[in-house]
Amino acid sequence: MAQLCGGGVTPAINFGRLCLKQWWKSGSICQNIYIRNVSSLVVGEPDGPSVKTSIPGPKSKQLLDELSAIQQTGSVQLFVDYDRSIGNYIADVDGNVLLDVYTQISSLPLGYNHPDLLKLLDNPFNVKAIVNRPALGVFPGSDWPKKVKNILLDVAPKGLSHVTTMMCGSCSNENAFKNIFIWYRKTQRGENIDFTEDERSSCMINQSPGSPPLSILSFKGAFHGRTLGALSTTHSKYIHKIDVPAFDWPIASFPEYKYPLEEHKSENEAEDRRCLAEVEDRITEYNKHGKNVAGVIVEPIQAEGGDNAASPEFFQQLQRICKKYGCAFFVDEVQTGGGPTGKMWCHEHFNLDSPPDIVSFSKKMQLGGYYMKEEFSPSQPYRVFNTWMGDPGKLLLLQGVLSVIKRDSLLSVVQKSGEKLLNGLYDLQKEFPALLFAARGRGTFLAISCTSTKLRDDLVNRLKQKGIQSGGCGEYSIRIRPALIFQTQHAEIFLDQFRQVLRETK
Ligand code: PSZ
Repeated sequence: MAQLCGGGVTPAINFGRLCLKQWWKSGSICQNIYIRNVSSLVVGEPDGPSVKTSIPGPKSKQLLDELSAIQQTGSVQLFVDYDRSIGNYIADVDGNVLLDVYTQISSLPLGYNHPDLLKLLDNPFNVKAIVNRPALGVFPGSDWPKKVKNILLDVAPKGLSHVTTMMCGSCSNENAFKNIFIWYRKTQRGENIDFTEDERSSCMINQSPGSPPLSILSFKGAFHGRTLGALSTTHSKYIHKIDVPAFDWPIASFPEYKYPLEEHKSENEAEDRRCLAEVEDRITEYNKHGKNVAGVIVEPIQAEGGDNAASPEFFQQLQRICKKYGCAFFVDEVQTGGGPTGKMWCHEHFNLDSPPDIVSFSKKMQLGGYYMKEEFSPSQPYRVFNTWMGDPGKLLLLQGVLSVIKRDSLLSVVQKSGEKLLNGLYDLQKEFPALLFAARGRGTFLAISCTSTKLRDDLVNRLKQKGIQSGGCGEYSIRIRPALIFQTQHAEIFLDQFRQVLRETK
């Protein structure tokens, strides 16, 4: 199987299913070494990035002018040539090709134009799934029950037997909150007791007891979406929230660890205790004021808020607190779910006593939604409902994604590339202590902090000019969110370019 790389020969090699058309030529690694582990998982990927113009280039700028006349475009970075983008590489309209470690805000599991996903549309049955978008809550297709079972439940977190499909991360969280409130009231009211007349009429004018003042506890620095309910649990940036009314719901501190973790064990354990005590205090306080805490929502790694991790013990204790106070334990895996941490679900790293009550997903899963325990499913229809309730076309894509994850052992790829990336980041922070610190994360879900926001923004921008599309998170961190097909050779390119940019930093 393994081949020697040498003599400038560039044959096409078949590694089982993988046809290596491109011969890896990076001087540093093409010296009589086995190249089996540097064959790309996606046929036709370039050897590396190539940058021809400054980014955004002239065509991107022209398109930006065009769009700015009709939309707010302050967040647009560049315009993409989706036809020419492939695997880990995003091509822009100016002919630049960038190694993408940001992947559409962490939502591309298999990179661009993965042949297995394109092939799905050769099947006319699948094309019809896209053309005929159903109102799934009313008119599901004949294949829907089996598809939900065989695709979505096949990868469900252990112990969660029910699933609701939705469109995006925000609407998944938003609707899961409703499931929690409905469940909480059912447990207060008693299983088979019907709504009172007072409840029925008061809810129509947003008053108690029909609209009860229940709450969801969330954490400082959290991001759970931008729709109105979800936004009340989002606390990452003021610009997301300002001018928009919010629920008065409890907020507790999320651990802020000192790095490197091995050197600050006892301080970080004390930090866990401080935050957990705050959670209990907030729950007690809100319960006392009649704003009972029905659920606690938490990200396994706070993503938008700055890639803040907490220990498995923190999550174990948090779940125990939820049990103690009768609150639902809701893990938001919208960004962490689908494999980037090296496991399908990040909370699998935590060795919890029992499954969470609810786990939401979107992004890499292509389809939004949430898994839950049966008791969270409302007894009456239409209580959690909307027109589309998800999209069979996206479930089809997920089916393709999951079969490639299995076939190509992508969770192992993530673990291997993640180890290489994180070790590389450790080296860089040692080499540039005045610029970088706190390399952290799981799998390829990684981040590193910069010594200022200005430096972070500058590094992300200059990385782009060197052919690396990365992104920021929190106040001063750079985040790395490659696709699951990101391999060790891609990690080397990223680390080489990052080192160059750091060397050129004054
Ligand atoms: O600025 C934004 O609106 C962004 S940038 C990244 C996200 C949102 N992430 C979305 C997200 C998430 O990371 C977690 C943990 N929970 C919920 C959401 C909301 O998902 P969407 O954006 O699909 O509504």
